This record gives sequence, structure tokens and C-alpha cells, in this order.
Amino acid sequence: MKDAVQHTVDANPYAWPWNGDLRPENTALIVIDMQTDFCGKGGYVDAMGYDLSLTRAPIAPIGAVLEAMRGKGYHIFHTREGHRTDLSDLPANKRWRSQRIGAGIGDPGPCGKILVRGEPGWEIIPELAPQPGEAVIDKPGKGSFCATDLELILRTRGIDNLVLCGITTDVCVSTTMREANDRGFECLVLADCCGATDAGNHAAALKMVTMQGGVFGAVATSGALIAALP
Ligand code: C5J
Repeated sequence: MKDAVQHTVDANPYAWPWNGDLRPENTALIVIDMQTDFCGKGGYVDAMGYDLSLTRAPIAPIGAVLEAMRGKGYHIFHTREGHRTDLSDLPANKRWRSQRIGAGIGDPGPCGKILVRGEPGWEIIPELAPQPGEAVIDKPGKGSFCATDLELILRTRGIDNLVLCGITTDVCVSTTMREANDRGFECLVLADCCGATDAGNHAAALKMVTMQGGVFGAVATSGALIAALP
């Protein structure tokens, strides 16, 4: 019997996915936390005083990947970090740390209560708004698997390969990739489709993926992915 055709993305440190089985049916794009609170004026990251150009840099490349993967019928997921309006899922230490830096989660700001579900700052930015039928995962923490139904949906759909992008590289993208990798998912992170509040942390978070033969998966550019999509 003839072997099935293999498709891989030119990635570092190996051609991804490991087994060459890249198809719309078994592969999902997960766009992490592209919310005003992380990349918009008056949001959480802005309130902490970080450079918004770093977290806005991936907006256009993510848009291109969304267009390419939507067009080919890949599974699309979006995540949002945020807390219940009564803050019952906000650990006291998380709130305390955010207050120390002048951006208290749950406190009012120019975009409504910081990182609270339903507030303007918590919404996904209009440029990357989910389309009807795309799964949106609400998460109270940094990882997308903790206290969510993401894994159940991925397993139910028979998804093995995860393409990860969004913000921030070193926090929610990295945490999600680690959680996914430990659950056996094959992960690819798109370097130009991520951003962090610090350029050095962005570079370090990507480098970590590539150690030990690809300890969490592999890293590629959006161009390499788009060129390889069957
Ligand atoms: C952070 C995130 N940085 N989405 N959240 O607190 O990375």
C-alpha cells in the first residue's frame, strides 16, 4: 500500500508536525488572549506601563494566518483571560500582585474593570474577532487548559496538532504550550504571531521551545506555515 502523503512546516528544530500528518481535520489554530486588556490603549498591559507596540506587533500576521486557515477549513479557537464579575475565581494573590503594579485586576479603568468578563477591555480586539462557529475558551488563568473545556473539545474533534499564537509569548502562550505538550498534543508556535511585554522575554520563550530537540514542540514563522498548509 502506498504511504499517505506527508505535509510538514519548515520549523525549528524539526519539520513540524513530527509525523507529517498535517490536515485540516486534525489541526487547530489557537489564538490566545488577543484582548484589549493585553494590547489596547487603557487596558491592563497599558496600565502597567508596558510598550503596547510589542503586544500589537502580531495583530497583522495573526490576521493573515486566520484568513489562510479559515479558508482551508482548519479548526479555529480563541481564548480570553478574564474573571467572573463577582471575582470568585480570582485568587487573592493574583489580585494583590496586579494591584502592586498599579493595574489591579477587578478594579475600574478606562476600559472597564480590568480582566473582568463582559467588560470592554476583556473583549477580543475587533481586527481578530471570532467568526460564528469558532470556539471561544474563557479561562481564569494563564494556561488555556486549566479550568476550561478546551481539552474535551479538542479530543472530541480528534485534533492532534495545535498551532499557537497570541499574547503574551512568555506567559499565556508559553503556559498553554506546556500544558498541551504534557497532554500529548503536537505544538507549533508562530514566532511573528506572538508578542510579549518585553522583547528579551519573547525571544527567550521561543528559544526555550527549541531546546532538547524541541522540548515543547517547534517554532516557525507565519509565512512558513501558510506556505505549507495542505
Ligand atoms: C498575562 C497573558 N500576561 N495573556 N496574560 O498576564 O499572557
